[in-house]
Amino acid sequence: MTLPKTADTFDQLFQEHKKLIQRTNSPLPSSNGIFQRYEHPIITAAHAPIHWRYDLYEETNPHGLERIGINATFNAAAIKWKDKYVLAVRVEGSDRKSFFAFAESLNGIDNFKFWERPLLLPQNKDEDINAYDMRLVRHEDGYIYGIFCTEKKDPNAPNGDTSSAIANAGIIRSKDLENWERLPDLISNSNQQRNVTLHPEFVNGKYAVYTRPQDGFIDTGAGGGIGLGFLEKMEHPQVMDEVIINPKKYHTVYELKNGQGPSPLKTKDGWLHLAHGVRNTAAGLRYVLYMFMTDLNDIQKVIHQPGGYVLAPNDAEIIGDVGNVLFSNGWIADDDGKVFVYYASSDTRTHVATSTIDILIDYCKNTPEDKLYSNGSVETILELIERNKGLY
Ligand code: M1P
Repeated sequence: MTLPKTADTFDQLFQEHKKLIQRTNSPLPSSNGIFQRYEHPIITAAHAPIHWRYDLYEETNPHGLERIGINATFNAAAIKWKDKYVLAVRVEGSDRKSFFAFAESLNGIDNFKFWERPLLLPQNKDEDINAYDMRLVRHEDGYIYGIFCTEKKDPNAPNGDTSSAIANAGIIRSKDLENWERLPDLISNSNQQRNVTLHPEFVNGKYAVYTRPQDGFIDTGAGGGIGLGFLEKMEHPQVMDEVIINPKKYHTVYELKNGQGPSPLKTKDGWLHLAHGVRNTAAGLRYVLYMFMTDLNDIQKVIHQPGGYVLAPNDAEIIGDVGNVLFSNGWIADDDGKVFVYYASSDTRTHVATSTIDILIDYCKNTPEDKLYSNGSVETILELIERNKGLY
C-alpha cells in the first residue's frame, strides 16, 4: 500500500497532536489553598492517538477521513508505576462504548500520552456490554486490582425498554499492568453495584471492599451510601457483612447519592477518602467531590467529615456531555507527600489537581462539619468572626 495524497493532511494532524501532547500545564493563579487546579485538562478526546482513529492508507481512505470517533476521555484510575503517573482512562467512542486505555506522564500534570493500544478487557462468560470507571489498587497481597463497573442490559426490562441496565463490579488483576486476569464479578446482596473499590490492606485477614449498593441503575433508592464489606477470597468475591459507613443525607451535597472515589490513602492520622456527592436540581443532577477520614484501626468509623464539597465544577468544567459533573476515581500520593487527584469534568475530559497529605489532613480535621440547618451554618461563621476579631 502507498501513502495517501492526503499525506499533507495527516502531516498536519500528527503535528497538531504532538503539540497537544507536549503542551505544558501551568498552575492556575486562584486556589483555596486546598487544591491547586491547572490551566488545561490533561487528557481530552483529541489526545487519542491518530492511529486509533484514521486509516492512513490512500487506497482505503482516499479522502483522509476520520474512521473511528472518540467522544470523551474521563473517569480515570491512577497508579504510580515505574516512576510514571499512569492512568487507566475511561475512553468513550462515538458509538457510546466505553473501554479502558492507559496513558502515562513523567510529572503527573502534563505530557500524558496513551499507550499504543487500548486494553482488550478479559471477559467472563457473559460479555460486558459497557465497562467503565476503573479503580486501580495496589493490594498488600502483591496484585494490582482493577475494579470497574460492568454493565449489561436488564434481562427483566419490560418489552420496548431498551435502556434499563444492570451495573455490577467487574474485577481484573495483574502484576505488570499488561497481563490481566479476569476474576468473577462481585457477588453481593444488592440488585446493582457501582463505585466499588478495594481497601489496599487486609482487615482481620480479609479483603475489604467499598461498595455502593443501589436499587436501580441511576437511583440508589434504599441502598444509598458508601458501603463497606468483606471478602474471604478474590477468586470468589462474595461480599459479607456489608454496612453503610457514609450514608447519603438530606440537604447535603450528597443528598441524592454518593460513591467512594479511589481507594483511601493511609496517613498517620487516619485513612483519607475522596468521594462524589450528588444532589438533584431543577437543571438536573450536580456531582461534586467531598472528603472524609476513617479510623486507622476501625475503617468503618468516619472520624472527620468537613461540611460541603472540596471541588465542584468551575465555569469551564460545568459544560460537557453530562453537564455539572465532577467525578474522581484516581489519585496518587508520592513519597514526599504530594497528592495528585485525577478528576473528570462533565463526563468529557480529565484534569489534575494537586495538594499534599498534610493539607488534606488539615482540611479534613479542621474544616467545620455541616450542622445540617441554615442557622447552624451561620453559627459556624459567627464563631469564626468572633475568633478573628481585632485581626487585620
Ligand atoms: O454521569 C455522572 C456519573 O454517573 C454515574 O455515577 P454514579 O453512579 O455515582 O451516579 C456513573 O455512570 C459515572 O461514570 C458518571 O460519571
